[in-house]
Amino acid sequence: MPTLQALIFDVDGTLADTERDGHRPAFNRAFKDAGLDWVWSVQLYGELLAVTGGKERIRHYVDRYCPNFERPADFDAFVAGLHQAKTHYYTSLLANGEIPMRPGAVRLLREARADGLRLAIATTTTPANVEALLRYSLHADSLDWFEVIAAGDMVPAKKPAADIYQYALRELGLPASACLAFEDSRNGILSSTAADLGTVVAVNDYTRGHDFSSALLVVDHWGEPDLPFEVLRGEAHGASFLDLGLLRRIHADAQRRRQQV
Ligand code: XBP
Ligand code: MG
Repeated sequence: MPTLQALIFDVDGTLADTERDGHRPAFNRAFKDAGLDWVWSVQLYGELLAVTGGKERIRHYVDRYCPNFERPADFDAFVAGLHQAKTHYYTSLLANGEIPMRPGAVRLLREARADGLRLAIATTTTPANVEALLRYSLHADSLDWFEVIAAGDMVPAKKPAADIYQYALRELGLPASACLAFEDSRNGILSSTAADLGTVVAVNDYTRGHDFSSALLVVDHWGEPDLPFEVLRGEAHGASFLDLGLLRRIHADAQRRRQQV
């Protein structure tokens, strides 16, 4: 039975709660700078999150909510320009330390490194956003903690397609059975399970109601010794926070179930 060799992390919502108070205000700043009266409220943004990828989300918004918007001749360039401005504002928020890591994320990453587990990232956001989050919210040298940073447009199809996780597995040179994925959203778990990865989920305010029936464990955050998580689905074997012992048990249970199929 394959032992656990690598952990593959989603970024937005999983490593840090970035969407409501990070990406969303950055989009709004970029729209305002462009002279657009577009304002993505907390509620509207929750609906728009169904579309992954910032550029794809802007296009979806125009299609769905701005039927009378006069599109510039080169609409793709217009969208790319808005997204570039948004990324500038978002990385500035990160540089100001405004987006903390989620409870338990730093502890889990440090434990995994100390134990020799390989680390990777599989995210829809841009490499620039990943680098800024790791550098400013995790540790100045933490880019080196991850063997693979699979992000954004590196693959043809974004989540829920399996592409980004399949890319990470190829670069790791590992089978899905030797890894676990960490996600926060329905699009995310659809992507990781389509790549045949066992997946552990930490929900957030936007994704608490999503269907995570294929998850190995669903919690409200990764937990700390003094900040117990709430188990929303699955078996935590009495643990109150996610550590390597629990991950290895979850992984072994999943392997045994695979062999029984
Ligand atoms: C979440 C996404 C991203 C972010 C915005 O990515 O779908 O599009 O919402 O970032 P994940 P960009 O959960 O896979 O980390 O504007 O850079 O796309
Ligand atoms: Mg996510």
